[in-house]
Amino acid sequence: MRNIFILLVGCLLLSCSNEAPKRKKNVEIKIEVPSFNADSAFKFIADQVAFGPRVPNTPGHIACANYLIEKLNSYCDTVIVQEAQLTAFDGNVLNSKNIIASFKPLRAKRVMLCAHWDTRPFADQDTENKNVAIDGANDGGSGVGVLLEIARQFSLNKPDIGVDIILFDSEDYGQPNDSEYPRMEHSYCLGSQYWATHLHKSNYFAKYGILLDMVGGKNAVFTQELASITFAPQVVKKVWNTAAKLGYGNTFKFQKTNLIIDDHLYINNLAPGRVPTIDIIEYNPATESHFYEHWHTHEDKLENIDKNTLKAVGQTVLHVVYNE
Ligand code: AHN
Ligand code: ZN
Repeated sequence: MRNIFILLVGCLLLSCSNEAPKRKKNVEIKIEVPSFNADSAFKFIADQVAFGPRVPNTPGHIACANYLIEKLNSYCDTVIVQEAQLTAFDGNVLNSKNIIASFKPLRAKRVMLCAHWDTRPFADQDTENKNVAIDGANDGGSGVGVLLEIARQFSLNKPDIGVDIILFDSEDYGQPNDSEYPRMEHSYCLGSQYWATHLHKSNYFAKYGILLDMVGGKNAVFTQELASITFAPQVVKKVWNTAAKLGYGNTFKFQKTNLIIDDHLYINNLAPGRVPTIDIIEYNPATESHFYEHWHTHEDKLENIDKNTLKAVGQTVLHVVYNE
């Protein structure tokens, strides 16, 4: 009897020690992440481009704002439009709209995703028609297109955390290098500068922010930009590691590159500590500016948007948010 008892206890112990690692494995919850639809994101870019250039104070700008507000209202819980009159380097007062769309607006744990939706009034990097506004399919259109598709995915399958999607206005009305006007400091990113100094909700905080800028170029490469590394090093690591895990290691390179003046810089500098924000922006070693090859030219058009790049960026951001 005693022997049988010992045998039984022995078996139990053995089976326990055998099963323990198995159970531990099962605890690792696999999170279902939706598949980012690059065709849908591309369509959202085509919709924007169809309004013509989205230059502040033009009919295309107003029509596109209405489109973005309506789309986001259909996908999100709340949409706030922050209006501001912002003075540009040339003295023009830009009637600007920052569009802020939220999922679970009362949830304390939240992340912010952002892009600029306006487009540049000139093609100062082109050799022809320098004073004609650009389509801005990539510079303006692509970040918004990816975020609209992300919003659509969230509407079908809500992530557990709160998310704010902010579309900044008047980012790209910056002073050209050869401008005759007196030099104006901080002439780019007027919408995000306004937001950072006039938060849409007092005491707004998010765990971190991800800015998307020029995320639709063919064979685009995204490097780790200095301001992103400085203000939000953990976020850079998280995003680049996620991309590598998903097989987008050729798109997201573990290479550090120079500081870029973009919306994230003003968010980090003017609203310190509220939303440590990184910039996912193409780095092109082959161009003098190191920006997208068609940056601020008339070649920044829909035909030059690559769905593979939209997919790499959109899928990576979806993974990051659903795993938060
Ligand atoms: C400058 O052009 C100085 N900074 C990049 C910000 C930008 C312009 N992003 C898109 N267009
Ligand atoms: Zn630009």
